[in-house]
Amino acid sequence: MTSPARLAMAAVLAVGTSVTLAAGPVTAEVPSQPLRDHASARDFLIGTAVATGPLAGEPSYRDTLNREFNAVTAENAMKWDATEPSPGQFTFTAADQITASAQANGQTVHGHTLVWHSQTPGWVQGLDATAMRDAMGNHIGTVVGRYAGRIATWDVVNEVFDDNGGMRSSFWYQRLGESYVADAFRYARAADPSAKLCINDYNVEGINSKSTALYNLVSRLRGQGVPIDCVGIQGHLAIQYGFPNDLRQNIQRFADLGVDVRITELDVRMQLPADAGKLATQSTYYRNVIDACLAVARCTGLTVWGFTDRYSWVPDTFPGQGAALPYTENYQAKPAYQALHDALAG
Ligand code: G2I
Repeated sequence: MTSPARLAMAAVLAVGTSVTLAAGPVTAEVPSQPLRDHASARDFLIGTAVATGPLAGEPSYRDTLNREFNAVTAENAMKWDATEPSPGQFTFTAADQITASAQANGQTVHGHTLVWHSQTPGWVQGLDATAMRDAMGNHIGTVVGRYAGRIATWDVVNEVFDDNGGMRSSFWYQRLGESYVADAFRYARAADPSAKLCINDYNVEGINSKSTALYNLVSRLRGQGVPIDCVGIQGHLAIQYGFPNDLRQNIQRFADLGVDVRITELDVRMQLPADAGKLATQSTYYRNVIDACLAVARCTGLTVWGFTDRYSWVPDTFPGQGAALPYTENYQAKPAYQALHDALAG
């Protein structure tokens, strides 16, 4: 159904009456507009990570994705191991599948990710400094250039810090020193001057040594004229570890540097089995995160790291934990969905 028709239907049904259509009597509960309608009305991006397997093969996945979200991030399809598995050999089949689907469904695309220590082929990791810098430039130029004008924002560098706020001792850092970060942003700007360029990390939700290191780096780089436009706060939370209550304050301090902020990979895991109490706690986490973002004008979007518990990285990485997303494995909306919905609609 087209959007105006859907809105008209919603308007009819919202009064809670029984209407008679050509097909027969329809009695509807008060309908709930999709997340994306409420988000778009306030110029906000509500996004999800997308996996190519179910996108191609599962109608329920596609329907929910395209009904509810106005932004998408490729969960894996734009990472280096997917796009340039061997030197200079680029494969864009999976990435193209996601961008084409997004374009057909009016979704903004967030690119993830150009320079990371993980999911980067061995051939990159073994290069000497000069060759590594060249490979980085070629990779960024080719990938960002291909999607210039079609990918709105990029995670240019991902997870450059260790958990104490030092620079992560990755092969990038070992071979190139901190300068690889600034270089990556400059290569990306050259390849698509219209894309907003982000630095993205985890465990930076609250104010702590790692988020402060991120803050200091962004401040320093901007002072040097490095083209960095946004900060991504991943948001991989767990109800057993408590909520970062200074999230809003943390978002605000980044915004005050003159950059946009995005919540880029939100999920809220729990020890399985889930029960009503844990799902209720989870929903308050979702609500608190989106409220914190909506409270800061420069917090431009929130992306969940997948939307259905059917496809989530959590159980593979944290055995015994899961149920982290707003929909069940069978695409039933959970209290967490309602929390996002109520915040966006409010
Ligand atoms: O680890 C959670 C996220 C943390 N921030 C960066 C994100 O890019 C990261 O996403 C996850 C994906 O959700 C997983 O799906 O990144 C993982 C890799 O570090 C992804 O897992 C990998 C598996 O480890 C591989 O075995 C698999 O071949 O996904 C690959 C593609 O399905």
